Amino acid sequence: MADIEKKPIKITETILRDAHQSLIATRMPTEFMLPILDKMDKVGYHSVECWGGATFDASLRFLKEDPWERLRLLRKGLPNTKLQMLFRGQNILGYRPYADDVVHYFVEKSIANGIDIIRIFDCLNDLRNLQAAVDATNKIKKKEGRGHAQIALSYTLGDAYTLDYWVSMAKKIEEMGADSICIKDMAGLLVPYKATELISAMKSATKLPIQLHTHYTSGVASMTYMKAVEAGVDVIDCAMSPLAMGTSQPATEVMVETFKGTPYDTGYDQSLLAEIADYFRPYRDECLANGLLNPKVMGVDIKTLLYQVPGGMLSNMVSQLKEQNAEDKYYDVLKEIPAVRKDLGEPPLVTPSSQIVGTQAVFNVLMGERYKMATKETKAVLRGEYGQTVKPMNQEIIDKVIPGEKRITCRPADLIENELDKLEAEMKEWKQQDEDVLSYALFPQVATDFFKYRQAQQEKVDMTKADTKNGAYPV
Ligand SMILES: [Mn+2]
Repeated sequence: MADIEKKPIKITETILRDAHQSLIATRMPTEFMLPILDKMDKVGYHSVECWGGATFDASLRFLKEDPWERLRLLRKGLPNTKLQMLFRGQNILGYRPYADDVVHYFVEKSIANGIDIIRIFDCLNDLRNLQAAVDATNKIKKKEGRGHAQIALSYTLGDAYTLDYWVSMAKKIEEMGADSICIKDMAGLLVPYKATELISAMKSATKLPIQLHTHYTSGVASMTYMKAVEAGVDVIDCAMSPLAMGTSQPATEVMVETFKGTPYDTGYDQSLLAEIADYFRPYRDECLANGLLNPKVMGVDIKTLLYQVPGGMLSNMVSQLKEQNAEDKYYDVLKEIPAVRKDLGEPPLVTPSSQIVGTQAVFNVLMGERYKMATKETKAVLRGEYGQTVKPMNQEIIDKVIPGEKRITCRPADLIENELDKLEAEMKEWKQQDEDVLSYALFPQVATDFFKYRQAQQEKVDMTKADTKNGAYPV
């Protein structure tokens, strides 16, 4: 390898976002993150991924934390490291398409509170759904010199997803004004030699840096990274070993060691990484002991190559079925997922399409008849409200679920009127900071419950008398 130019590979650390989202349903509290930030800040990571839809949702819903406050604390604790977030295009961090004014305001506030790199993706890879977020990021970058718009392509398999498809998408992304491209392989579907082909083809089609994000679910991820690095990928996403592998990412320390002494040497300090791992390891044990970390998501699940189910979706589905006492239907639902996906135009499976397809698959199995009940979201996908799919949708299912209804073909957000003022009016009694309207926009009920909780805390309500289950706090 002596003839290869030095090209240190860069790493995005995911332990504060995707790793705990994929393994422990996003339950890591801010309080636990803070003491280790100082060490993490010294590693020299390309970035630390720390914010996204599930972290935002789980903070408000389960941890009773303000996600904006978490972001500010992480910014303070990681002054020398770029902070990265995941952004669901026009769906922001939520589950429905929003008006452009909300998208712009969310981007502005994310950067103002500490985000550097915004990884923007669309669950259908409909690039029209990414333009508003990219424009918003570029606008702030121009004004303040901070902000990096990365467009992520949701990687998936299927007839439509040829090498030509990915190459043409890379070219379009460059034209859209993005700063970098991510290949976002939610389910660990990209196998090593396909990574060589994919990265080589994309590198020759674009000058933008390319980052690869994958999951260990199918067991090939670190080999895939190795081939991708050799093919010229610029950044890889890894998680510190205590929350690595399984449905999470390859382990940071392993990848660092793999490339040591090669032209791709990261230069990271292994003893520093070991200290960071020491901090997280007892937490892993604790999560195993209390059942938050289910051994089911930690092994190699080769069936993921068939069902294409991303890690976060798997751990959510396990707990969903558990709640319904229907854990025995796990494999039936896994089988129904690709069938629903085909009906809906073969989209990638990533939030929210993964939830939409997953929930519909659960209904189809538990109801005993396919589409006997269709969710609001399934109907919206069939109407075209989420955008265009690469393949046509199943006409029979369209006729069964939304008979005679009008379908749309334009950029969905063109039909959504600006809604910030309306949202502000709805939540004004709870507003304590500008960002609150955005929390409310994404999760109206959950955010309102949180606002009530926050107020009760501030007024020092006796929490032993509060009915936390029903969200009632005596004031
Ligand atoms: Mn992921």
